[in-house]
Amino acid sequence: MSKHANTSDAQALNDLPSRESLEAFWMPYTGNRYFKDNPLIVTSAQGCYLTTQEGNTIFDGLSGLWCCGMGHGRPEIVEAVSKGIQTLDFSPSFQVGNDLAFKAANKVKELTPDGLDYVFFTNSGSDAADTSLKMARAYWRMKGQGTKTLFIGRARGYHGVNYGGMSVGGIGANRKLYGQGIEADHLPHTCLEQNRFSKGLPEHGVELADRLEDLVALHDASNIAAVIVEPMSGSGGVVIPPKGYLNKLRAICDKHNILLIFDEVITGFGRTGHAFGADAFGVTPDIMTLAKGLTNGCIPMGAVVSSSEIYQTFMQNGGSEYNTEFPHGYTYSAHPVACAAALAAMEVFEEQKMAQKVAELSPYFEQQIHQLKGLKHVVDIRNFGLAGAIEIDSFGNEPTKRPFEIFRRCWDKGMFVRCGGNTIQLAPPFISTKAQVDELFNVLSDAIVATN
Ligand code: PXG
Repeated sequence: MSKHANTSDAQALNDLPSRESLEAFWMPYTGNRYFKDNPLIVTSAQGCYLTTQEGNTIFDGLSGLWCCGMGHGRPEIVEAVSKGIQTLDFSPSFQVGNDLAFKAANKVKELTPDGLDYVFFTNSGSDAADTSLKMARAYWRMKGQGTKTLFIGRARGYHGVNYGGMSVGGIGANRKLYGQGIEADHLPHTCLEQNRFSKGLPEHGVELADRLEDLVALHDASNIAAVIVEPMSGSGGVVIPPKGYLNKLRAICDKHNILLIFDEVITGFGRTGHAFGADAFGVTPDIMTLAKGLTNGCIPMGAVVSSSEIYQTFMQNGGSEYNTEFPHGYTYSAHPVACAAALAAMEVFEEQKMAQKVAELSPYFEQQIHQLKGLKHVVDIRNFGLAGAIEIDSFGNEPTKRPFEIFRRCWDKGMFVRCGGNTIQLAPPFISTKAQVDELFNVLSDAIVATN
């Protein structure tokens, strides 16, 4: 049953914002002109649902922006944040530490795979990506190999919006307006024609990891600092690694003494049915970046988790003991309220066995998403854990037009799905029921069919 209640209550309508009042906010990753003529405004959220200004309830089929997997308004996190802000609203983050920062770092260390032991806090996933790149370059310089500066990313990869992350990213639209980035080359993506409509890990494409050998031959390992990939990409259209692909990347990096960075901003904290993508795919990177699920989305926060080898290299080469070994950090690194949120979120994640919930629901999600095969416009379906994408045939030379229309149609029927490039992306909350998964696909398939 749809939770969508069209309550056109007179009071709510009176409160609707005027066109003029929407003007000042320059919205991120949004078509501002269309939005301001056709606004979608959320005023509260609880569990799996968002509530709009008009009083309609919308199922959150993307867990916010992949960040609120455990559901909105978790009381344990709300309480920790309320208490945290009353106790310590801010404390200097340089040369002074707050107690929650150490606790949060220990918890991240405990949850992440063995070998990833040192935690640097950032404000977001974008900051985490750029921090990881600076860490990698500085590491090689401290090892006396300062020529190792080039990064290898991947086509369709997304590592946030800062200059480093943009440069290693592989989504053309996010790069073309911004001029020179930092030195980076790219591996091909792994979305192959033969893998269309694969369930879970695709069979074909492991050999695409060998393209890293070609890039090493081209640039020489003495110039390459790190390879950065999302174990499974989200915003690039849910691109799932072919069987054996990440193991092969790991082996090639080891062979040539190149660091491997996993951007786990989306795959971290349960989305794959395992705690991290590294666990799901059985490959441990040298550096892992995190954000989103770290606080279940309620307070902005990211983290970079490094191997002991990297941290110890900085310590050994840091000069006098009082020197800053890594001249990098944000005013809000390890913000005490963010740490309170992260600690509470990680406790809920563990105690409520969130990764297991995902593992239990994902076979049903897989079965239902693949029921959309055969609908008009649907040219591919990809899924892993509680993440999925439906690739939509281009409308002439406008590949993003139909996904945008489908997103809007779904919203009108009480369902939030994400349109990204030529795909519809789904990442329902871990606490969703089978009935909610059914409703998601019922609304989505009607919206696809209704689109020209
Ligand atoms: N890395 C990855 C893998 C991401 O998915 C970032 C870095 C950047 O994080 P911040 O916190 O700086 O936004 C992300 C962010 C989408 C969507 O619809 C995904 C993201 C952001 C906005 C939209 O898929 N991911």
